[in-house]
Amino acid sequence: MATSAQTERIHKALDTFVIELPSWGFANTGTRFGKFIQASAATTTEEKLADAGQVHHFTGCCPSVATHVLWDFPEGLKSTSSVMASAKKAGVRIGSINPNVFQDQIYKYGSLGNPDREIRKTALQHILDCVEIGKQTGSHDVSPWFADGSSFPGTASIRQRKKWFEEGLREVHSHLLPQQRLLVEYKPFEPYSYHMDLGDWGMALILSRHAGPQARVLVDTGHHYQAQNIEQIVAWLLSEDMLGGFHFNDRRYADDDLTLGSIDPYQVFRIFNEIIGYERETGERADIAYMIDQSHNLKDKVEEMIQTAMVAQEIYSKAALVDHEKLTAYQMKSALIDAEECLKSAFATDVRPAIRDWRKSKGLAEEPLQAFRASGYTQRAERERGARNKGAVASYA
Ligand code: PSV
Ligand code: MN
Repeated sequence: MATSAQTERIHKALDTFVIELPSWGFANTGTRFGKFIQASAATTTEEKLADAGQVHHFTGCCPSVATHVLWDFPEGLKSTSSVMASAKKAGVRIGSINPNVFQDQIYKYGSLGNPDREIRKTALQHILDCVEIGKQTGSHDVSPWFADGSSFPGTASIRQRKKWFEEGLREVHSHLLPQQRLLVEYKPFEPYSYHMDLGDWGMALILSRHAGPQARVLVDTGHHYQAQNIEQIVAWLLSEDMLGGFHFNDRRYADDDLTLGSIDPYQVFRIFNEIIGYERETGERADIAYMIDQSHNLKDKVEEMIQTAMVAQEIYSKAALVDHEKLTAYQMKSALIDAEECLKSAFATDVRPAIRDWRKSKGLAEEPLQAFRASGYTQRAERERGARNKGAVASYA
């Protein structure tokens, strides 16, 4: 149980903690082997935003929704006002704008890294359209992920492709408004098996620096090799002022997109601890976009997002309890056990009663999941969307 001083600390932390929902987490998706369709899943952008609105309504910490332009803005720029109207109706706003330069057939050999100049141009134009959409929606971040790479040694010029990426991202950056950022995401493998053009945080960092001063690195927690020390990457990016945001999820084997903290909650805690420690040291809040990047075909989608938001609040609250002054003193003395215990005792604190209190003080349901279930939203959605979902084919697996 948290003491009253700890409870106060938790409440303060929760007052500013928000996490963005992914629109793609509400539609029927699956794996490359197949899909298990949920009758209540969203079938339109409006429904995705409505579902996201439910998550925010019950948790109070998910006010924005990341959108994927190809899937959510069927007519590109022309769809902006209707998407914004749907968001408003749902009680959320449009968050990061995600271009899609991986789904179309033309991208078989890459997008900005494609040897074909025309394809590079098409990819660039799509990302520029996304920058424009971001301007219209008032979004802070344009967040491209590049599936570019190759599967067999010798089949692609790694250095040449890097140059094309430098050129392309510089061009994108030159179109940003001062308040916009470009978040560059990396991934070590999948869909390609030999090399990915943006394979790790170092490559994303270098390309962000080439792009310009408003570019930052986006860390998707699922995009790392098994034993990688993600909090160290976070610490280094923080110290270089190059950490732009997160795509949170958990993984056991590869990019599994499992619920945050379902496999290794201590890792999420260690990541938050690096950020909170940095913020305490600098006395400034870091401009970091916390986003969820999960897509579930086993759990109920809205419930799963509520569960994720609750987990994020819980782990963030634990990290807010770390006594950094004490920790630093132990580190300076190399008091290993004391330092480690300092971290672990914050992680072991049961913060749930304090979070329930916080929810009560904000007029929110103390138990968001139960309150959502009791609302009957899923059953209504099943009735309204069931027929449309029967045999539905999702746009992305
Ligand atoms: C790719 O695996 C990724 O993490 C990128 O962020 C995409 O935008 C997202 O998943 C959804 O496909
Ligand atoms: Mn991602």
